[in-house]
Amino acid sequence: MAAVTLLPALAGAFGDRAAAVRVAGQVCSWSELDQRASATALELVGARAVAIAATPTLATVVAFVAALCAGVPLVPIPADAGPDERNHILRDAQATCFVGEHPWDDVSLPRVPLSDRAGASPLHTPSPDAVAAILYTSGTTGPPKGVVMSRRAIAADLDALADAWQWNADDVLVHGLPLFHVHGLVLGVLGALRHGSTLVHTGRPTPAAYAEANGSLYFGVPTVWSRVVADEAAARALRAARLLVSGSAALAPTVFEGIEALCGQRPIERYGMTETLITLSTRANGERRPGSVGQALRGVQTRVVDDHGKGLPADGDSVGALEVRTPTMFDGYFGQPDTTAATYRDDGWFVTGDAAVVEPDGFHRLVGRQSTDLLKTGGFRVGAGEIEGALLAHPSVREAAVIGVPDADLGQRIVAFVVGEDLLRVDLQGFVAERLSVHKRPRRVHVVDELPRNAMGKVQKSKLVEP
Ligand code: MLC
Ligand code: AMP
Repeated sequence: MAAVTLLPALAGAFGDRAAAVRVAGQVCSWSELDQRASATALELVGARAVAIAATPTLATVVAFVAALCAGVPLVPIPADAGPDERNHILRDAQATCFVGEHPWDDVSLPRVPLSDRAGASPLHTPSPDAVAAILYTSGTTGPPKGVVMSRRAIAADLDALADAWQWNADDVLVHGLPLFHVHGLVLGVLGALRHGSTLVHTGRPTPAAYAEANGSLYFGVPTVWSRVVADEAAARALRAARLLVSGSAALAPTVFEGIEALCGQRPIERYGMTETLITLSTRANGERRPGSVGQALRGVQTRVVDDHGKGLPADGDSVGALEVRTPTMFDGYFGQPDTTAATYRDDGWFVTGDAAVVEPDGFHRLVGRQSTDLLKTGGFRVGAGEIEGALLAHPSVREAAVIGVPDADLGQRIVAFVVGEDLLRVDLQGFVAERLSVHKRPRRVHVVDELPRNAMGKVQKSKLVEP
């Protein structure tokens, strides 16, 4: 019985439904998913952590649920991750096997195939404090860190979102987001299985696929919504939906207004981080305001502080550092207690790294990241340092600096400046994409004679301008 307390749909809480889960055209019922996952879970018990190649397939969903049934941390690996990123994640998370298929010849970990054995006996239900997943996410420097996420935090977040969005078992949830991040995996898969919604994963989040899917509840990052708005017929096909939800990056007010004009309703905006899960949102039965991510979810506390840590008033004007206290909080960066401790104030508030303003009615406006070295491109969080590291691995590159340039489609696009020998003849974009995920590849690489530096020798990124 799959993860009863976390995923009630798999324990029969909403009956059964023949096409409860559809991923890129493959369909199964909740009972079939439960059966396949439970059978596979028997093979996973005792594993330290299991890696899963997070292709957008039904098999990936079965593998996720199998790990949750077994009470073993699941570690999704982006299917397009190059060897550097993939090997870092596998080593760092101490994964002991892969469950399901993966496309990589050079991975030596044992592979546990998905099982079809009928009548697998139920496992015990893991404790709410058990680790559900370790999700890898970028910091400003170095390789990605593993965010350790308990079942308790996930359950608390999904329930708070159900409260805000009136998310329920009559919903048909549609999205096509990647299955290795909070948005697509935690909200987009576990959310449907917790609240009994039918799930339609479209494979890719294209406007045409969203238009065809006949959903009631749609998830997208702003890039997806801006592409929907640019496709008038697809946008109009979403008029029958109950809620259109945007998150993971800032939704431009023009796109917000485009959704309202073409889809006949204002989108819900919500804000979160891998570390905290979703903490702020507008509500199904409340006001939706362009440029605002709404109020704290049930159980979440927020504050905005100045450079000295002093609280700022909710006056719609004072910009400060956003900090949160929430039952949806992660359990730390895997194996990095000092880095984890550094993200908290002494009084226990988590420092998000985002700057915000709070209105007198508790609505929050996000006004940017405090560090320019953490980029958001197409809703993906990418650390400038990780890309600079990949560029510096090329023998001809002596110096590298990466920035995010405003982009109407992607929010920010990745641009690199490099110094070195004979670089005009080198495909550095391809070189990065061979090592890291494709979305970490710079859109442009500018070869320059030198990088602007201050008296201390630190690169002054604000002086880097595209020719
Ligand atoms: C990309 N391409 C390039 C390139 N970069 N080609 C040459 N040079 C480069 N530098 C290629 C791509 O491979 C693709 O090719 C094509 O160009 C278009 O790429 P794109 O513009 O990036 O678009 P697309 O691939 O369609 O991706 C857009 C997207 C994707 C929106 C679908 O960015 C996405 O899935 N974003 C979601 C991220 C997410 O889920 N974040 C949540 C984080 S959790 P081809 O051949 O493939 O078409 C979180 C918590 C929270 O944030 O709050 O939710
Ligand atoms: P990630 O860990 O990938 O979830 O990235 C978290 C970051 O995404 C946050 O710290 C914000 O900078 C950004 N973010 C998420 N949701 C929103 C939103 N609705 N508006 C603006 N920024 C957002």
